[in-house]
Amino acid sequence: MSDPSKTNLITLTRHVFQDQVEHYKEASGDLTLLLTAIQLGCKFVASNVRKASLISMTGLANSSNIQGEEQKKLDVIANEIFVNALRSSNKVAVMVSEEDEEAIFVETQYRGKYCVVFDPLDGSSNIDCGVSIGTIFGIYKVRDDSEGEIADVLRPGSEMVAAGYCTYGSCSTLVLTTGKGVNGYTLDTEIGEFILTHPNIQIPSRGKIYAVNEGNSKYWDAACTKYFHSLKFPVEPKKPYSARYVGSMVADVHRTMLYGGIFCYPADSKSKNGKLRILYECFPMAFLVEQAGGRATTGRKRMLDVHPETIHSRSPIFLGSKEDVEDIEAFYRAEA
Ligand code: AHM
Ligand code: MG
Repeated sequence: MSDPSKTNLITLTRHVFQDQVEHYKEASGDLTLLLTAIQLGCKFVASNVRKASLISMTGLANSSNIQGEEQKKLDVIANEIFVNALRSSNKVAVMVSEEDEEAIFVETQYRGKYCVVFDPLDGSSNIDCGVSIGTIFGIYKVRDDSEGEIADVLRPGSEMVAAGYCTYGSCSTLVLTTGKGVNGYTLDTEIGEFILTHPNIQIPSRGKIYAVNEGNSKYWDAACTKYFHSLKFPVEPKKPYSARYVGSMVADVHRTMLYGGIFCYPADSKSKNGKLRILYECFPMAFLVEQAGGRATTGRKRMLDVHPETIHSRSPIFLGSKEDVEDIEAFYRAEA
């Protein structure tokens, strides 16, 4: 709850609008309005997540997504919430959702100049036990002279104009960049607004925590095997790193943003391109991490320079504190 003695709250909408006016003199306010639709989606999903077990929405729906994974009812609902909020914002031309095989092209009469790529409810294996899950989104502007086509989203992440995620855990925090740093806003459920709580997030240049699915060790390449070994058995006087792995990218990345360290989902002999999707998982997180002073790589290339071949393409990813990510890059260079 917001402090009742504070009557001049900085809401997300107010903050973004001020920022747009300051930095982009020609700003039309359209991005602010689009972000209002995204906030509505996040609030609506947060409310559904909180009520999920009460109103029996957990459990399997009778459908699976294109990756062949079982889809939970909450995934379906979260997807519908975002598609509806974005379509009716009149600011979107193209949508790409993890839950939809094809991109969605908004009807001409509702079409705007932005493209939104999103994972409406990431970390779905954690839903039934109440562990943090989240929404991830990235925003492109349609290219000049385009009415909105697939080429508007099959672009490097460096061309995104905004990206963010929202956590659904003990509280809901929306972390956002519009290319001028990173800010976090926590949902005050009583007044229904995201309030600025984490201004100008900066990732520590080195951390003490690594996050990876250690159960995949058997399948790792030599660079990963040697890197993670170096974290656990460092040369004195260095101390071993702590391991933390929620298995929800939003929760693991949020901790990395605030405490530092490294989050990894490598490629391995079982998953040749890694697991995480470039457009709506890797790019938004890489954009946020770089804007917070950190670094994000595939191991061999800057994450944001990757050119996705398809809307659901995957990539290995390592992101977090600058020096920690530089270490894994050095291990990959040594194995080249
Ligand atoms: P999802 O989109 O099906 O929820 O999968 C993505 C999730 C990420 O949140 C998380 O980082 C990763 O999958 C965990 O995968 P694993 O269980 O293989 O460690
Ligand atoms: Mg996902």
